[in-house]
Amino acid sequence: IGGSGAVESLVVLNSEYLNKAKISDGGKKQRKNWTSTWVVLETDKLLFYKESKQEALTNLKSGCRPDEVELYGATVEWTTDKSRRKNVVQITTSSGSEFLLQADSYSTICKWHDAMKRTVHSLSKN
Ligand code: I3S
Repeated sequence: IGGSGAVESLVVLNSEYLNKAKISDGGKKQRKNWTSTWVVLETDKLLFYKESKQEALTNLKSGCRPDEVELYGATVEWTTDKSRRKNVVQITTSSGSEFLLQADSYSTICKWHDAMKRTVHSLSKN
């Protein structure tokens, strides 16, 4: 695949269960609630599904949509002060929402950190 933006946004770069917590919604602090989430990285966004089966259902049924996070203008940084957990990456969107993603495996979260960084960087050059 390749070519137009519409087609590119369908390319899945990564998909895996990660622990996710939303800590701010448009600048408004949220109560932290870690949940295991099926996270999909596409070329311009992150999709959060309750479980991997929901991703399959979404492709079949209209009306079954995941939570989406636009990565254009977002920042992706390691954080050690937003959680006592290890291996935590913070994503801050251009609209001021903040998410934490965490995995017990360092190599897993490194792969996500690097892929999201690359995504944000490549979007900034379009
Ligand atoms: O940043 P916080 O408030 O210390 O985050 C902890 C809370 O979300 C806590 O829930 P309660 O607010 O119900 O106590 C969670 O159980 C903890 O896991 C959170 O801290 P960590 O360090 O795990 O992100």
